[in-house]
Amino acid sequence: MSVIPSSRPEVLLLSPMPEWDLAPMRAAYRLVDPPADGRMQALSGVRALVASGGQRVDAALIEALPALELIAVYGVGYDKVDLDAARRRNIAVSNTPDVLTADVADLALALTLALARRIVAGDAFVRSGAWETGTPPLATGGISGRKVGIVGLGRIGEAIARRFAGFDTEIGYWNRSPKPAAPWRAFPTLDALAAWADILVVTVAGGDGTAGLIGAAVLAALGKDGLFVNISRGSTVDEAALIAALESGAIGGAGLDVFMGEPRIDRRFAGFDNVVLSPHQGSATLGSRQAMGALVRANLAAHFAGDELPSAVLKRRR
Ligand code: 8YV
Repeated sequence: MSVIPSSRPEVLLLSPMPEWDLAPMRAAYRLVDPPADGRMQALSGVRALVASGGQRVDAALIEALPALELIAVYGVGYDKVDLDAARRRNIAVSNTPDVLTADVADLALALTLALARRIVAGDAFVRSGAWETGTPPLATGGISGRKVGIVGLGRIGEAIARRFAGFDTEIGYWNRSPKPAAPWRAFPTLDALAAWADILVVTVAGGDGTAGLIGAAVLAALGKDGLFVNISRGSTVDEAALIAALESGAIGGAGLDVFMGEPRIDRRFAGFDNVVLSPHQGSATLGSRQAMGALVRANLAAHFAGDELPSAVLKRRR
């Protein structure tokens, strides 16, 4: 039986990672899993942890790990990491920006096209044999020539806007901070953007600052033919308002990759044929996940070597 030298830093894996990452990590670190009984006190030697984007790393967990030095997020969103608690403990935080942007943006377009052209409903129509005796319903419209509103013009929002530009669309956006260099139309309020847009795509970062950002008023402004797409976080949408808008026909449909309480979603979403559902697949391609894992490992290696982190969200005070 191989004896793991005690010099290897202990790294807690809060999220499963692919074998192509685990193999090199086992060689460099003493990997530990969360204790089945949830008692983190058993992990007093853990110096770093890996958590997926959107995974909660709260103050209680941070305080239960007295040796913790680095929180490496396997994803771009660190909205569930308590940065204040990490700062108080002088714990670094890293994430994996940029390497997943293209795939997340592609999925936003895929969800929008699938929704606008009723791809999923059409597939079911053919599979069921209904086509033999019936005509599939017309889609309200495609996306070419439509007005697309982007909620949040960060790296992913900009990548989505560039993709929509290829469909001869008009592009508008709302962003908390001005983006003077952006070549698209800025709207002063979310309601104004929603009232203008035919398609509204939410890309803002999750967290307390955007919780419930999309509520009944924004959805009503989008209107009965409006299409709603969310690839941000489930928390950015008032789901009760979204379900009510779908039930009443206040919006034309929704394409959703993220949900409150995922993977346990509100089952009412499954009852709408004008909703396309996706299991948080934005970064779920081989290329993005390999690049994300490599960046997580690069941050771990840099930390333990005493070097600058390649993608720091929060640096340690020297
Ligand atoms: C997850 C994400 O991290 O990047 C993010 O913030 O939400 C996703 O990429 C990914 O699903 C890994 O769990």
